[in-house]
Amino acid sequence: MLKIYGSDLSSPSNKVRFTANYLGIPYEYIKINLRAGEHQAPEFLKINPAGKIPAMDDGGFILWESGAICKYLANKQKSDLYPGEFKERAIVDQWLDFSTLHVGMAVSRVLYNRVFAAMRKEEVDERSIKENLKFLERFFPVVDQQLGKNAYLTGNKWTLADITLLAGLDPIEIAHIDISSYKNIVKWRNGLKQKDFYTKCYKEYGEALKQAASR
Ligand SMILES: N[C@@H](CCC(=O)N[C@@H](CS)C(=O)NCC(=O)O)C(=O)O
Repeated sequence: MLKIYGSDLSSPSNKVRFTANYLGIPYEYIKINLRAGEHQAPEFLKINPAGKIPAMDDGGFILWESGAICKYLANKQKSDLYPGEFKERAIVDQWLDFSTLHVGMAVSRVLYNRVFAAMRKEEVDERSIKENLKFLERFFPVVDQQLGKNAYLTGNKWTLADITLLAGLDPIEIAHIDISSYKNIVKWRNGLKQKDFYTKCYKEYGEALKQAASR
């Protein structure tokens, strides 16, 4: 059976689980405790020498980097989540990369400084918070406008681009990032969060954080 190595607090890991859930691929979810340093253990470094989650093992075929894993799973199932036609695929790649490299990255920097730095008693980088909130003020209107044209990022069917953005936005409440003025994003997000592929992981990212903090 497919093995997915991840953590409930890791958006890239959750993106992989959302994808496997949607595709109906059964998997064993192996939780890696980052606080305990399990990602640096010699057994895990054999799977991903970069010591990062997520990673997967599909009958001995090992892969890491969440984007590569999601594409592999969708390709394996020949799913429209990652379309085969090259121009359709290019548009999915465009929104997928924008969601990962710009929106998701900015959210994760704000999350890190507003939540995890304090938990780990590390220095909070106020400049990074300010800079990334400014980036988000530029990026959210682009996404909102796009979602005003179609139900999903690339048309009337959701794809890996939507799953990527959804996972990237998961921490916004606990990172105190307000998206209420972006009505199309809010509607799109609320709709996807009701779907089985999402609720099979959890109802809210915040719940997972509370559980982790109480351990
Ligand atoms: N680009 C990678 C990012 C993976 C990543 O940064 N994972 C974090 C958890 S969200 C991690 O493993 N952190 C542990 C570390 O960097 O030591 C992906 O999409 O898979």
